[in-house]
Formats: sequence, structure tokens, C-alpha cells
Amino acid sequence: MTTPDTRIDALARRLDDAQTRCTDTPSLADDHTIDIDDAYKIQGALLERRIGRGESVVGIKLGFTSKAKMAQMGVSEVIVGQLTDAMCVDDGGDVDLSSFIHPKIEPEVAYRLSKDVDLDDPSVDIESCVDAVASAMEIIDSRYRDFRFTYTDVVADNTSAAGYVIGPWQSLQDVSDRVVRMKVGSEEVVGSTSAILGDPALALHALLDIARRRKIPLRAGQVILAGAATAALRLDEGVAECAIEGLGTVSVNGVAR
Ligand code: OOG
Ligand code: MG
Repeated sequence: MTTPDTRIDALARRLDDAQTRCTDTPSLADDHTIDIDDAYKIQGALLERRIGRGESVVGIKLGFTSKAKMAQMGVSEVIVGQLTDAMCVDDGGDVDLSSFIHPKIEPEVAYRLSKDVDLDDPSVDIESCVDAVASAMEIIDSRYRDFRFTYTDVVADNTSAAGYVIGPWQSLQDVSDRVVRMKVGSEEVVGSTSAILGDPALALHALLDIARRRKIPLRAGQVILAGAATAALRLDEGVAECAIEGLGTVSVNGVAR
């Protein structure tokens, strides 16, 4: 008989193999019934595998905090994934496109945690645990064929997390209602930070709520991506650049090796 943990580990392995071999896999929901608790357990098991290869968790990301993303992907619940050091790309640095299946890129607001967040303290003020904000971009690379997934699938797949780049950190400020522009080759998307739950600071509160329920530690020094303000664009060879009004620009250079 397959015990629940063997099942979780087997599904984590399927997603991990898809990532390390750069081959897609069908939606887990096609042949498994997984609930949201299972999905976060699979995500945890996936992270354990990455940690076993020497990676460390350096940040947390939110997904589906904007209507543009919900509409693009057909999922309407806020989700959380984890960022490892292996996913970090230097601002202006090269990104090897051959290490992904079908990468897309999206504009993000990043926050930096300056203190550990005590998830057991009911009155903890998460905004006071953050000391800087920056323009950022996230590279998403769903391990699922054609980016076709359900809510539980995408959580299990660590919310498509594959890479991220952070621009120069700026002092903490109100970043609601700032123009967001991202250019990737000849494509451009324009939006506003207010697309992120009305104000990206509210993504911090949404994160606190999920981190408490899912027991995801929030530690000093970690980066938090608040979720894309616009739909994602395909990441191709050449420069992808994002500018957020008042926060400056950030870029990466897609390279086919
Ligand atoms: C899931 C990740 C969503 C965001 O910023 O909304 C996300 C996906 O679109 O594949 O990162
Ligand atoms: Mg994102």
C-alpha cells in the first residue's frame, strides 16, 4: 500500500525531475486527487530535495495577487512559494535559457525582511519587519505542459518559481499606485502597483496569514516578491527590463547556450 508520505514524495520527485531534466509533465490533477494541504506538502518535499543538493531558501514569493495574473492563468487564490539562492540572477546578468522548459518573465515589487517574523505573536506587525523595497522581475517556468495547471498543481510546483532578479534596494516607502513597465524584446506591458491587492504592502499581510497557516518561516534577510502586477511575457534571447516609478530599473539578458 502507498502511504500518504510516499505519495507526496513520489509527486515531488516527478516535479523535481521535470525541473532538473527540463522536460514538462502533465497536470498532477489529471491522475491524482490532491488537496491544498497535500499541495503545500509536495512543495515542502520539493524544497527538501533542492536543499539536499546544497541550495538554501533565501526568499518567499506570492502569486495571483493581481487580477491580470489570475485572468492569465485561471487561478484566483493567493499562493506562496519559496525562492532559493540557485534561482537568484544578478541585476543586468545573463540567464541561460536552456536551463528552463518554457520560461516567462513578470514584473514584481520586492521587499526585504530586516527581522525574523514571529508567526506565533498575534500582534506582530509585518510591515515593521521590512526595511527596503525594489523593482524586481520573476522568471516563472511551470513544470506543467503548456503552463496548464490547477490551483493545487501550481502550489505543489512551488508556484512555478524558477528565477528572480532584484534591482537596487531603496528605502522603505509607500509604493501603491506607481507605474510599472516591463519590456521584453519588442513586447511591452504597462500596469500599476495598485494591481497588487490594491497596494503591494497588503501582499505582506496576505503572506503573514499564509505563512502562519502553512508554518513557513519568515527570516531576516529574506526577499519577498509581492506578485506580478501584469501578465507575464515569454522570456527570449535579449534584454528584459522592468521599471517601477520611483524605484528604478532592473534587467536580465536571456542567452541561448
Ligand atoms: C504561477 C505563479 C504566479 C505571480 O506573480 O502571480 C506568480 C504562474 O503564473 O505560473 O508568480
Ligand atoms: Mg510572480
